This record gives sequence, structure tokens and C-alpha cells, in this order.
Amino acid sequence: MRALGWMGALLALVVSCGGGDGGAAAGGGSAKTMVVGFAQLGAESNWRTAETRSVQDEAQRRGIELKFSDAQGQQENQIRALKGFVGMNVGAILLAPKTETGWDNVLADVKRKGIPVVLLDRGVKVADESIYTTLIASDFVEEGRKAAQWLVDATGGKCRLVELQGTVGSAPAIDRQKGFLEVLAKHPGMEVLLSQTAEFGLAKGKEVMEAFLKAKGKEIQAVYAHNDDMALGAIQAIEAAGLKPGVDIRIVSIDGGKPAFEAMVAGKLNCVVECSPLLGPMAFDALERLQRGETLPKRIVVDDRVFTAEQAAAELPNRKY
Ligand code: GZL
Repeated sequence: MRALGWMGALLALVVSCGGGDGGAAAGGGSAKTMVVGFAQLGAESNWRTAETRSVQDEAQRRGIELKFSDAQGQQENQIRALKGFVGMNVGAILLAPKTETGWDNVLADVKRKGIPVVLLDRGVKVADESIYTTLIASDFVEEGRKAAQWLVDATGGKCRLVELQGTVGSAPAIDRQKGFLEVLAKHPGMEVLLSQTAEFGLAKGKEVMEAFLKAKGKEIQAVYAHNDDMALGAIQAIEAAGLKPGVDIRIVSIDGGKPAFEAMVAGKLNCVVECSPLLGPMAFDALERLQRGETLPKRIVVDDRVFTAEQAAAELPNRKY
């Protein structure tokens, strides 16, 4: 198998899937399926569970056997899962890395076994970029820029705001802040009063917003939340403080899930920058292109749109997550 490398493993799997004798295909799995390992980071948000569902549904639709691991938010569990997939000699691996760093050794080991790794939704910082095949993700810096530009336009460039950051050390948290501050740097009237992580979670978002309100109260004119779940938590905290979210305090978030659109229809959230979790089809398209011997670009960018409260009612029926 090693002489064939991972391509041979995948092709062998496809050949045995097509006309095999029904015996176990090379590289694990039955003769009828290609075997893919998916190291998911957790289930911390509505977005994450939608991504998991998209990958699982698409694997089933294509008759691909998916070995799924939920790391419960722990990087060491993801690393353990990757090692397990190597042991199973899967044909390919999908990885949604919790944080940017800490992947060099395990991904080098996976590469030595000839198994391609496709990164889903978050990137990694590694010394040797050849240890992963491609990254399929939104442009988080651009998402931050879009959120900031909407807030600048909505407030005439004069606003005192607080920021609810995503998971510390994760690509979306780092880049969404980077893009946001890049735009704010051009508008001196925009002031970030407080900024703290709420780990992309609703409950934590409520807790941190409560602390922000206690510290800065009516000074706060807007919230920038790195994802919908934290924005929804902030809405709860703002209402508990007797204020009107979306009116007394403007809110802009990222993801674009149904709950956020419902909050915009209710007038409690003002703007959402979309970040699609429906990456299953793109993930398996990429793996099938690899099977055909194609070379993939190092980066496959998922396009994002911006939706305001005025557009929410019309768009809500179209939301798939
Ligand atoms: C973005 C993804 C982020 C979402 C959050 O691609 O990694 O993680 O924005 C999720 O909702 O928790």
C-alpha cells in the first residue's frame, strides 16, 4: 500500500467499491464505501452542529463511510482522533481544528502515512504547510471588516462598543478581531470599551455581557459578537438589564443561523455577516477531486453575504441552519 501512497489507497477504495468482490476495501471500510475520518472539535454552537450535520448527511448521500470523532472542545482529543484514523488506515481525513497551533507533529505523522488532510472551517499555523492538502473556510478577516463597516455606516462612525470574542487562539476569533479593528482604525470615533472571549457560547456570551453592563452600563452603544450564539446571550443580558437590544444597544454578529434571523425579525439584532457551516458538499467534492488526481488550491474560500434586519423576514425562509 505504501508504494501506492494515499492516492493508491483512495483509488483502490474506489476500484473495490466499483467492481470489488465485496471484500474489505484497501484502506479500511467495506468494499462498497470509501472511509473518511472526521475530527470535529465539538458542539459549542448552533453553527458547529450544523457543520457536523452537513458533513454526516453528505457522506451518507455519497455512500462514504465516515468515522466521526467529537473532541468535546479539547485539542488533545482531536489529536487522539487523528492518530486513531491513521491506525484505521482511512483514505482521507477532515479536520476542523479548534485552535491554530499545536498540529505540526500529528499532521506530519499523518502525512508520512500518505493520508490527505482537508481542513474544514478553521486554519492552522504550521511550519510546513505541505502537511495538509487544503483549507475550506470563509475569510474571517473579511467577515470582521464587513461587521465593522456596517457598524460604522449605522452610527456615522461614532460609537462606543464592546466585543465578544470567540475561542481564544482560534482562527475565526483572531481574524474576525483583526478585520474589525482594521476598519475601526480608519474611524477615530469608534471606541472599543471592553473586549473579552465568551468562547462562541450563548451562556458565556450572556455572562460576559452582564459583566460588561455592570462595568460600563449605558456607555455601551453597540455589541460586536464573533458569532450568533454569543450575540443571543448578549440579547438576554441586555433585556435582563431593562434595555432594548437592537434599539438601545445595536448588535452585529457573524454566522447567520435561523435564531439570529429570528432575532433580527424581532428587532433585537441589527446585522448578521453570514458564515456558512454547510461545508459537507465542498469537503467531499475536494476529496473526489483528489481521487481523480487533481491538485487542489491550498485555500478554498467560502463566500459570505451580509444581512440587515430590514432583509431578515424575506431571507428567514431560505435559511438552512
Ligand atoms: C467559523 C467557525 C466558528 C463559528 C462559531 O468557521 O469555526 O466556530 O463562527 C463556531 O459559531 O463555534
